[in-house]
Amino acid sequence: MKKIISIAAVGALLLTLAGCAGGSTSGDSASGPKPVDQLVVGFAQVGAESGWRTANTTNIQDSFKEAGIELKFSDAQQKQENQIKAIRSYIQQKVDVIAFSPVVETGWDAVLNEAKAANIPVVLTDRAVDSQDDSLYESFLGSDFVEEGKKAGQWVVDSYKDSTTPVNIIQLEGTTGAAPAIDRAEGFADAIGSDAKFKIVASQTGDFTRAGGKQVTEALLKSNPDVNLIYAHNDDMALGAIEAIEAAGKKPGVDIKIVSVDAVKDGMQALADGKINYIVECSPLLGQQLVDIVKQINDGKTPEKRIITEETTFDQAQAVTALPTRQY
Ligand code: GYE
Repeated sequence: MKKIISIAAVGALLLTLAGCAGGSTSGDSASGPKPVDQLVVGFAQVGAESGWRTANTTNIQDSFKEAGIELKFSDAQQKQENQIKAIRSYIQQKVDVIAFSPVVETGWDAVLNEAKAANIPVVLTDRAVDSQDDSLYESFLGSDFVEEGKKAGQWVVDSYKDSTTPVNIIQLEGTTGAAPAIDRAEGFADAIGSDAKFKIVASQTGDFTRAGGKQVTEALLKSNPDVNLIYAHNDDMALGAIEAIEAAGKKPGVDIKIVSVDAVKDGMQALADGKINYIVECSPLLGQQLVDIVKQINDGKTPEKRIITEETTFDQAQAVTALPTRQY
């Protein structure tokens, strides 16, 4: 009799434990959609390294505010370890969705597996991760950086099509290991690769910052006085390069041509002023689309795995026309 009672007691205990474990885990589809105003999203941002990033942060925060969804925000100051810590803390807080813009491409599998084990869906915004396992995230929303690099390179090819002399190019790279730095270099190299007159004489990282662009250009102009063109992976580094070129007594946009990526206001102003020659647009306005993805996930729908941002290009005359209504 005693034995039967204790077996029953153990059985009851197991049932209780199973009930707890199956309870209210985030993303548990059995519990159905939450009211939107009860959703909590954790967003792990790269940092505040550029005008693009500031515009991206503001747009994401505004979009979530407007949607009535709580957004927890963290700034990783361009350090992967800070971003991993932020994601772990969002997992602990049991947020409904984690979104992040990975500072570099590799090294995410462990923390993303932790999110998966906790049943918290992850959305990549802006930058990609390099992982074999694409079940670690629901959707990747952002630009096609290879295409951006190709557009920059194509402009170079077109602008120098009649030139028979070598075109010496300095490349200011974005953050080492970041998707936009890797892909913009690849697309550009691809576009200029078919003509041997285009020579990348130096290529160094300026970490996507104005100070970095200035410092690297200062040093590289000394070792490469015969440079014709600078390709900057973002506007901020191009703006730093302008300062370095002027300090060296040369005219940016004339003595040394500049092509960059982003089309943020300060970049567009320099383009309109003739100090930059061409800009490939990269839109930071990802907030509304991220809100839509979060709502889809909450509704139990499967968002598109890859959503590519639409973007254009600007020459100097187009910058003059576009500037007054530019949002960022
Ligand atoms: O081009 C640059 C920023 O990841 C697309 O990061 C983004 C890039 C952007 O620092 O300005």
